[in-house]
Amino acid sequence: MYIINYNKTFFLKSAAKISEINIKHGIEIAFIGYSNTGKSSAINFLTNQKKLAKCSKTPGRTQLINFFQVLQDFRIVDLPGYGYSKCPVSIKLKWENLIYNYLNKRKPLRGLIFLMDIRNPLKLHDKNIINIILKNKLPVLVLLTKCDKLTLGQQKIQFQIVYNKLKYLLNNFDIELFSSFKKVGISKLKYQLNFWYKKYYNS
Ligand SMILES: Nc1nc2c(ncn2[C@@H]2O[C@H](COP(=O)(O)OP(=O)(O)O)[C@@H](O)[C@H]2O)c(=O)[nH]1
Ligand SMILES: [Mg+2]
Repeated sequence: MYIINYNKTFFLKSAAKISEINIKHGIEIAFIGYSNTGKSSAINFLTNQKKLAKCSKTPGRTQLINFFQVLQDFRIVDLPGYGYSKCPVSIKLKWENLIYNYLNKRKPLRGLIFLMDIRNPLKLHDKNIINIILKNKLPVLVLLTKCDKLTLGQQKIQFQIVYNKLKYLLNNFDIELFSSFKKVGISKLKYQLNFWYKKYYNS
C-alpha cells in the first residue's frame, strides 16, 4: 500500500462560498460534524501538527471551509461545525447552506469523515447529513470522538448502539472509536484515507 505522510499536510486556503473554490483537480475528503465534536483536533492529530486546524474552546469559531493539502492531488477539508446553539439564526442558516452546497455540488469530494461525540451521537443535524450522504452515495467513516470521556466498557456498548442504528440509516460506512487526546483510532482513519486516495489514484 502506498504510504502517505500526513505530517507534511499544509493549509491551502479558506472559502466562504463554494463558488469561491477554484481548485478542481484531484480529490478531497471532508471532516464533518457538530461544532465542538473535535474536527480540528482530529486533523491536528492526523497531521501531527499542533495548530494546523485551529482548535477552539469557543464552539462555532470555524465559519469557513478550510482546505489542507496532503498531496498535490489529495486534500482534506475542515467544514464549519453545524448546529451551535448559541449563535444567531441568520449565521446558522448561512453555515448550513454552505455545508449543504458543498456536499451536494463539490465534484472532487470522495468521502466523509463524520464525527459525533460518543456521549451524544445522532443528533438532529447528524440525521440531516445522513440524508444528504445517502442521496449523494458518499462513503463515510464515522468517528465516535472523545471516547476518552467514557470507560472502555461504556465505549463498547455505545459503539454497538450507534453501529446498530447506522446499519439501518447508511449503506456504505465504517465506524471507529476515536480520541485525539488519548491517541485512539488513528490507524483506522489513516487506513480509510489511504484507501480512498488509492482508489482514485488507480482509477
Ligand atoms: N476529552 C476530549 N476532548 C477533546 C478531544 N478532541 C477535542 N476535544 C476538545 O473539544 C473541544 C472542541 O475541539 P475542536 O477540535 O475545536 O472541535 P471542532 O469544533 O469540531 O473543530 C476542545 O475544547 C478540545 O480540546 C478528545 O479526543 N477528547
Ligand atoms: Mg474546528
